Amino acid sequence: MTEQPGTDERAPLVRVERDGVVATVVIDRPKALNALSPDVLRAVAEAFDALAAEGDAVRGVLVVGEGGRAFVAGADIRSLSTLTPEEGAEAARLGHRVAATIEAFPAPVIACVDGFALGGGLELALACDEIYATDASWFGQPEVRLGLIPGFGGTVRLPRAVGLPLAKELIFTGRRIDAAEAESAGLVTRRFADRDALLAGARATIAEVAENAWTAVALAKRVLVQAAGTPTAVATEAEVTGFGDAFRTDDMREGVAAFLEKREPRFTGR
Ligand code: DAK
Repeated sequence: MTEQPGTDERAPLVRVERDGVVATVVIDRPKALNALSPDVLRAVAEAFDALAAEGDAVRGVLVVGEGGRAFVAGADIRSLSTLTPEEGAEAARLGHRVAATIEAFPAPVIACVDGFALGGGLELALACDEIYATDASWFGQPEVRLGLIPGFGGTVRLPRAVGLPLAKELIFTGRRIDAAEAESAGLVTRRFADRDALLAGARATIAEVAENAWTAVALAKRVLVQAAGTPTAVATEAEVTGFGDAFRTDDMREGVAAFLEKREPRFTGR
């Protein structure tokens, strides 16, 4: 989890903090406003892979940026500047692998944005299940100002989040919107006065989710991710498969039995 010599500081770029069932993935490169170099992207993927290996011990993940100024200010422009077309495509593949890892993670992932979430930073946030933000946050896809286009899922996930017309406007202009506008556009689920309130709110959501059957939450996430943007017939078939899979779990038997027996369920995550 270190940068290559000569490209940046050699400190760890991503760290994981644990608080009971809540894990926090901290992107820790504040001098570059947490910009996503290939090493940062790889470190994010490794962090999620390690957390996924813990199964139901992790019931939710918060993704935050260190330093109080930015969640992530985009792909690392310095790293991008030297890429060949082939290396650019390879970098895009790495970005998509990170997004796919987050989407496959079997528990909710909340992007906790406090400051700039631009370009690849907004795309990273969009790969999470929800975006919570402080009032001091800004969102945008400024790639066209650099002669680029979003390369990490922005053309796919931003329209799903805010609708095609606003996504086009944001991508074509590169302009930023503040947290209030992002909330009214449906991009931000919840808005907070400051970072402490943001993190407390996100942890409270994970605690609420953790009261439910881990298996069912994981299945619901899988179906929601599969269904997003696919034709209705394909999406409903994904739901049919997921609904059927719920019947393979002890949690489903327990949840239904508890309801019928008028008691609280005791979920085991199996
Ligand atoms: N990359 C590298 N360094 C960055 C950076 C970035 N994206 N953003 C900021 N920094 C660095 C600055 O260079 C500066 O470093 P020093 O000069 O101190 O060494 C330091 O962070 C502080 O930044 P500023 O001095 O500029 O701070 P300000 O408060 O004045 O401005 C800002 C903050 C966020 C408005 C400004 O830094 C800014 O406009 N940053 C660039 C934002 C941007 O254009 N982001 C989009 C990048 S393009 C792909 C995946 C994704 C993408 C493409 C491909 N693949 C997987 C292939 C997406 C592309 C992008 O994200």
